[in-house]
Amino acid sequence: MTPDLDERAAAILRANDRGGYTVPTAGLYPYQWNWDSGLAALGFAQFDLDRAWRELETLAEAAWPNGMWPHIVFRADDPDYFPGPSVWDAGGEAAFPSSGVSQPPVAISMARLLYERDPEFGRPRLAALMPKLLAWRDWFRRDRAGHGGAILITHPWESGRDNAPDWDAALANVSAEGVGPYTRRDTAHVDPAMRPTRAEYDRYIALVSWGRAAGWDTGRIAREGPFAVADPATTFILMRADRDLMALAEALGEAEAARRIAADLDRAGDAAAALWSDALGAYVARDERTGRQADCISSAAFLAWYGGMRDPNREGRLMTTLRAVLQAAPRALPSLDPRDPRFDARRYWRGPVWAFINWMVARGLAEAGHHAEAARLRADTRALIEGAGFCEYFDPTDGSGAGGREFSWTAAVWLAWASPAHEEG
Ligand code: 9WN
Repeated sequence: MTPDLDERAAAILRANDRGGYTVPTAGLYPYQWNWDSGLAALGFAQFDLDRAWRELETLAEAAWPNGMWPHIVFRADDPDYFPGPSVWDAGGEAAFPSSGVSQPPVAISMARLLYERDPEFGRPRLAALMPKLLAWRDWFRRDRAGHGGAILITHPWESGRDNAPDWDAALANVSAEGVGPYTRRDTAHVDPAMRPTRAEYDRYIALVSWGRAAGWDTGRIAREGPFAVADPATTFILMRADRDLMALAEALGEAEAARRIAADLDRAGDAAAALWSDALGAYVARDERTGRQADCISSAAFLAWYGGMRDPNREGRLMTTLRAVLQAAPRALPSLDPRDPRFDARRYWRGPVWAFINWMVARGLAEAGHHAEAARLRADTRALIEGAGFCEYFDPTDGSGAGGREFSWTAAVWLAWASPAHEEG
């Protein structure tokens, strides 16, 4: 059965390939998305390293002159998705129209994985990408730096965890007045009960309008826009990206870049402190405008190990919290603590399990020596995919699949980690 799943996973990546870039899934998401592409590169690397590099290269082609890699690249207009290029009206000075926000920089860390699979093959590809990789991380540290150096998102879509309760309070402060009529396309593809609500979408669109009116000046949007929240996931993923990029800069002999990154990493503890909630025993989002912390335990908190956090007190408590969440979840890792009254087993980032988050969390756990918890995440991910297929996400209560099908990142994570073919690694 399993070799068959390996083949199916590779076939999904091939089928979602639009010629050098991969869509997350046909229909629901017909463009190139940023962190999805990073993960697609990881998947391709298992059987076609050249194609894996190509994925990062096509993503980088859309980078903005200010360094930002946008969260969606619009190479062609597709009526299947809303909001499309005309609504965003962004990326004018870049090679392609795009959205006007970014996404967590998973792709930077994937460059290191690709390089280390075959340094000789990867060296020229990496050298060519390096200026844009560095410019992107510099952009985060410049235009998205919040209190203590924690990394801000200026739109829920910038986090990639769109309707997480992490931003409920901050989003409630965004006015949806003046949002004209529009037609959602997502709910034509999947059950509305699995998607963000209308009230949330109105605010998502209001934030796009604000950014468009600000000419997509990304620094100004973070300073003055109606929504700016420090996100633990983006903060930890950038810390990881920085460590990986520092190693790559050293490999290429770029000593100045390595030093610049090291100086930022030295301050990582301040960012973590800004996000730590002693009451919850977890890292939580923090509203930059009000200074208030979110009141929920999301899977994002457990990316601390992936980000390299190793504070014995905090990470000790975080482990206690993780164990409680694992105990409460028939299938791990739920995107929200199942004991939270807002837990919703099938509604997007308010409960479901996401295979690629499991992979990142488990990587960090294993690196920190927490092998039992890492093994639990892997076994659960494997069972979910074996049981329901390569779905976008999964219901932690009954293991059923949800959202889009034949999904690129689920296929990639299967090939790179969840498949028994990798038992040794
Ligand atoms: C908005 C593509 C993307 C993922 C995000 C996920 C979802 C988009 C949407 O799909 O977001 O960016 O329209 O719902 O939340 O993480 O990158 O798979």
